Amino acid sequence: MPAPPSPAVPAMTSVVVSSIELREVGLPLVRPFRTSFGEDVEKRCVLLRVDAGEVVGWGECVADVEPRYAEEWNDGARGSLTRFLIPSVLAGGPISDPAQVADRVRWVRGHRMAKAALEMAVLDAWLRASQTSLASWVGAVRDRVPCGVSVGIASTAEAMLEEIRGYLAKGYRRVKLKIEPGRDLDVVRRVREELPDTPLSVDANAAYTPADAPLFQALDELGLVMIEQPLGHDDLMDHARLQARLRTPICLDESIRSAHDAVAAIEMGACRVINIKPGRVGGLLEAKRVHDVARERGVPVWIGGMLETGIGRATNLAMAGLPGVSMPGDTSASERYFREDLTEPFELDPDGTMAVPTGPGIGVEPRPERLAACSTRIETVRRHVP
Ligand code: SMG
Ligand code: MG
Repeated sequence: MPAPPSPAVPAMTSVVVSSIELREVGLPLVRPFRTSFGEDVEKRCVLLRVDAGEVVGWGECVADVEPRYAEEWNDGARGSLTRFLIPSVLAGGPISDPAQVADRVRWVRGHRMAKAALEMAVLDAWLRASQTSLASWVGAVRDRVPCGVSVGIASTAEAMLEEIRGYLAKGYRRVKLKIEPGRDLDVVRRVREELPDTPLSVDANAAYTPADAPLFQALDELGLVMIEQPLGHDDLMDHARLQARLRTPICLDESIRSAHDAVAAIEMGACRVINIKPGRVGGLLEAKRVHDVARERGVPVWIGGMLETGIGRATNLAMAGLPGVSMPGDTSASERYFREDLTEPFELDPDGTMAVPTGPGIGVEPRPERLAACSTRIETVRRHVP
């Protein structure tokens, strides 16, 4: 396994986690977000707050209300966190190295999104204790990152175009169109006609089968930057066969759950681009390893999005500063999602970039009144003091 980041953190930094609070938060989306697997009108997720002496750390779980994008879901994540993951981390004593979080929960199979949220919250506390930013610790080399935007399926191509024009006017550098069977080629063709020079990609969220190869061959003519996750969420072989027939790079999202998967996918020719989401691969350290193995093999990566609140958005921006991230990601400004974010809003510059947070840890906190107004369920797991 490649070594974890070599951090610029004093070797002696160690934190003792006394309690971890889980809260479910709900924030209305400014517009419904429709994909091939469903529609969200609200962002609802589990946030973790780690208390460790003088410092507090925050983490956001990217699971959703229902297990559609992946196997995990909010109530399941709360169950695995309270029953297994948090007790395992608390029982292990002080944290002197963030890699200890993944080590202590390795015995639990799967539950990657829940594990990632826990690692993020503990890492945030640990970094704050040492006054180090996540971006510098993980090895980010940029202080601003180019941003793209993901556009949900709409009932007509004209509606999608109107939304896209609004985003382009704000400066976004790449537009990703969600597609599903029946709302694909015609819509993408129409958008391409209207916007011949805009970097465009499509994301099918695993909605197609190998029998749909002719559709992808037709999309192959439209000069797309990539086609994201056209086939099965757990497949590599069919993607390799499809990629061999296309000039457009296939980008894998759902199918990549670890650095090991990334190596397999690259070596099989199942993709030529990887979308990295820390939640999908079980944490930020594993996400860094996905970045590293892709970079060693010359495969471009970018940082995906899960409609995160400002907490998860801050993490994604830090990761987007890594040297192998060579394409605009799905991390958009707060106003693209929420009228009011949980944190101070993230804003897009007119040149289509956003600043990587520079403060200690993830660099942002929830605003207390906003957090209180959005929270629906709160529970706390405390360290057992013998
Ligand atoms: O954060 O802007 C965002 C969403 C980006 O399209 C996006 N995410 O498959 O890449 C993807 C989807 C998964 C989330 S759908 C709720
Ligand atoms: Mg995707």
